[in-house]
Amino acid sequence: MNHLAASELILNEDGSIYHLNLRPEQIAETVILVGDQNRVDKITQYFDTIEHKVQKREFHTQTGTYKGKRISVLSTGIGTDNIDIVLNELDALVNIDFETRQIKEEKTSLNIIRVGTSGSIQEDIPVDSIVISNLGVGFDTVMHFYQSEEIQLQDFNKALEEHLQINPRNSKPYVIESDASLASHFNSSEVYEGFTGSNVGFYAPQGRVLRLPLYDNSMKDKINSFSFKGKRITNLEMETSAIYGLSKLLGHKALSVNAIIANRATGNFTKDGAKAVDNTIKYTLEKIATF
Ligand code: R1P
Repeated sequence: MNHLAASELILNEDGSIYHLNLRPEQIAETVILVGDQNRVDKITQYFDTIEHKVQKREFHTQTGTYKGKRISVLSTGIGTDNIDIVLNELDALVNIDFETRQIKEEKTSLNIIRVGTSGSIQEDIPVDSIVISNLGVGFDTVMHFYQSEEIQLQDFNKALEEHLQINPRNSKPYVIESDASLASHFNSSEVYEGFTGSNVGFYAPQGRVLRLPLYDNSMKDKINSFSFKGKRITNLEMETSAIYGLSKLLGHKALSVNAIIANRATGNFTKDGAKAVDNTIKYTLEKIATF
């Protein structure tokens, strides 16, 4: 079996994985991912116990228990490029033997739940609501570097390509589903069912104009008006696509739960972002406790 070289599977001197700074025993099988490193404490304040805390760069992790269930909370920072690091290193922690540097025969499947913030692009999905992403669409390139055609919903890809008429120099949007069992457990009358777009930036990539003109002024409207098989794109953020794609390829279950803090259709921004995030955290923790 392949032995992974020191340059490919990079371990720190204490045996932890390079960026996350975690050793295999320090990570739970249920992992909450957040963008903001300060959101980690906002979640673990509700924990019964905390057994481990570590931070390197933007990757802040705490592992503990909530209602007896072992959970790790980890911040990814912003963007799908960071998700490439986080998902590969999380998977290595459970599915690669760090002593022998070989892939384990028996695989472990993690439950990976993002608790994020996001902007709604539909008028009827208001600020301070919660969106559970049954589908994700990536406007980023991460999954195009992996053999991932089989996990992409090709009919959705094609419909999007035709509708958006995206600049051919940009990467092609790719659509991937969340884990069906997590999605059905998390959906309820309290939340909105979502189809979440992940963009490579916050300003032009999401159609925001401050001083610089956009390459395509109509892109935001085209994303907003896309509809296929009864599904419309509900909200935009910057991580879900790669979380869904890498989780599916690596055999993990993933779901994205977003607090809607802006509505791009009405121009509204939440008056209490901390409360919107806290509601989303409480909702997610209760769902995890009963999964
Ligand atoms: C942009 O402000 C950041 O906020 C959103 C976006 O996805 C991006 O990461 O999510 P988080 O609040 O989880 O970071």
